[in-house]
Amino acid sequence: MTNFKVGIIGAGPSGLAMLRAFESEQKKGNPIPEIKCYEKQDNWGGMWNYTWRTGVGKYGEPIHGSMYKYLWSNGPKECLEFADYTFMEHFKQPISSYPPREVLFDYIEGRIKQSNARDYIKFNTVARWVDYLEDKKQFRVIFDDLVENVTFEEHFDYLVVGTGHFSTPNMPYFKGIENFPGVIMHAHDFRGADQFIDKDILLIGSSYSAEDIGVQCFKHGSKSITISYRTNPIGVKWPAGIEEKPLVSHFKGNTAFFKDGSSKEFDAVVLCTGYQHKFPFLPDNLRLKTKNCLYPDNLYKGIVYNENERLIFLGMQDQYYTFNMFDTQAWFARDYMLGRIDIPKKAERNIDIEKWIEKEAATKTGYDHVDFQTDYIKELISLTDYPSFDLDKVADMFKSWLNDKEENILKYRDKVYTSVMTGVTAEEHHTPWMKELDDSLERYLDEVVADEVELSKTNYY
Ligand code: FAD
Ligand code: NA7
Repeated sequence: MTNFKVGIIGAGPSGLAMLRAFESEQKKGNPIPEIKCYEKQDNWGGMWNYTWRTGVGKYGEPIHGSMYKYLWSNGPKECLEFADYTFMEHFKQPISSYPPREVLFDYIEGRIKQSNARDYIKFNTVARWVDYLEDKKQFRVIFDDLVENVTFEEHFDYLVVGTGHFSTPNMPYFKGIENFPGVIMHAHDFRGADQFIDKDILLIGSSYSAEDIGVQCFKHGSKSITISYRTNPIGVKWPAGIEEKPLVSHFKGNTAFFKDGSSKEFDAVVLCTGYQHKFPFLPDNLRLKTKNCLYPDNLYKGIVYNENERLIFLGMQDQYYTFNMFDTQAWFARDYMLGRIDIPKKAERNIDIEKWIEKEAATKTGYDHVDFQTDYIKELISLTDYPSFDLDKVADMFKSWLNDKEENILKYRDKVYTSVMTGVTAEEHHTPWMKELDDSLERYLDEVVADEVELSKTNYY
C-alpha cells in the first residue's frame, strides 16, 4: 500500500538518505507514499552545512552545527562513499582521500540535486512536538515555520527522525571552572583554531573532537595543547607541543590541576566531552534514550523504535561508517514502510536487539568496533536492493586508518585509499595537509603549480 504519509524530520545526510531511498523507488516506476521533510536550518546537509554562528541562530533556535573552519574529513572518504553515487561520478577526477568539509558538502548535495528532493523539504521549519494518536494510528506533529512565525500541524502514518546526535553538548562541571578567567567553550561552539593562535589550551575529553581540535590548533599555531582524559588517553605519538594528562581535578584561577598531581596555566578550555541524544520534540514514550554507542537500545535493526513500530530513527549510532550506513538504514526503512520487510513481534525484536547489544559489549578494540559496524551494515544490505559493495575491504581501510593515525597523527590525511565502488585510487592532495591552510573547494580542486607543490612538501614536522 502506498496511500500513506511519511514525515521526515531533518534534512542532514540521514534525512536526505530517506528521500533518496524513496526517489530510487520512484525511478523504477513504483508508487511511493506522500512524503514531507522538515528542516530547521535554511539549507540541507545537516552538520556539513557550516554555520559561523554559535548559541542561537537567526530565529533564536539552538544552533545545530558543530563543524568548524578548516575541518577536513577525519576518515577516508572511500569509507563513506555512496554506493549509488561515487566520488568519480561527482568530481569527474580522482581527489584525495581526506577532503575538507566544503568538498564533502558538495558531494552530498550533488547526489540529492539530481532529484526533485528539494520540493519535498520545508526549510526553516522546526518540529516542536509529536503525539501518537492511537485511534488513528498516526503521529500528529506540531511545527513552527520560523520565517512566517506561525505554528501548524501535520499528521503522518510513519515518522522518520533524522535529527542527528552531535548537537547538544554534554557539559560536565569541574571544581573551580567558574572562576577560570579565559575562554571556556564546548567543542560544539568551536568554529576554528584562529582565536587560539599563540595560546595554551586545555582540551577535556579523549575522543574524536579532542583529537581533531587538538591537531587543528597545533597546525594553526597554538602555543601548547594539553588533552585531559577521563578513562583512556588517545595514545597516539604526539608531536612536541601536544601532550596528554589524566583528568582535571580542579581549577584555581587560570591553573588546571590534574589527577597525577601536575598543574599548568591555560588561556582557554575546550570541553570535548561529547554530546547528548536530545529530542525536545518527542514525549517520553517515543523518546530514544541512549548514550553514544554502536547499538542504541530499543531500536530494532538500529532503526525501528521498539515501543512504536511506526517511529523510525536514522543515524542514531556512533559512527565509523556514515553516509553509506545512513543509506542502508534508509533503504531498510523504506522497504519496511512499503510492507516488503516484515518485522517480528516486540518480544522477538527484543531478543534481536539484545543479541546486538551483547555483541557490542564484547568489543574491546577499535578493530572490534569496525567489525561490529561492518556486520551491522552487511545485515541491512542483505535485506534490501541497496547496491552491495565490498564491506570487508572497507573494514580493512578503516583498520589501516586507525593505524595511520597511530603512526603519525599529523600526516594520516596525506594517505590515499582505493574506492571499492569504482576501483579508483585517490590522488595525493597537491599540498600536504599540515601545510594546507585554505580549506575551500576552489583551492582543493586547484591545479597548484609544480614548484609550489615541491616547496610545500619540504619536511618541517
Ligand atoms: P545531522 O548531520 O546532524 O543532521 C540533522 C539535521 O536535522 C540538521 O540539518 C538539523 O538542522 C535538523 N534538525 C534537528 N532538529 C530538528 C528539528 N527539531 N526540526 C527540524 N529539523 C531538525 N562524519 C564523517 O563521515 N566524516 C567526518 O569527518 C565527520 N566529522 C564530524 C565532525 C564533527 C565536529 C561532527 C559533530 C560530526 C562529524 N561527522 C563526520 C559525523 C556527522 O554527524 C555525520 O557525517 C552526519 O552529518 C550525520 O547525519 P545526520 O543527518 O544523522 O545528522
Ligand atoms: P565522543 O566520541 O562521544 O567522546 C566523548 C568524550 O568525552 C570521551 O572521551 C569521554 O570520555 C569524554 N567525557 C564525557 N564526559 C566526560 C566527563 N564528565 N569528564 C571527562 N571526560 C568526559 O564525542 P566527540 O565529540 O569526541 O565525537 C563526536 C563526533 O564528533 C564524532 O563522530 C566526530 O566525528 C566528531 P570517556 O572515554 O567516556 O571516559
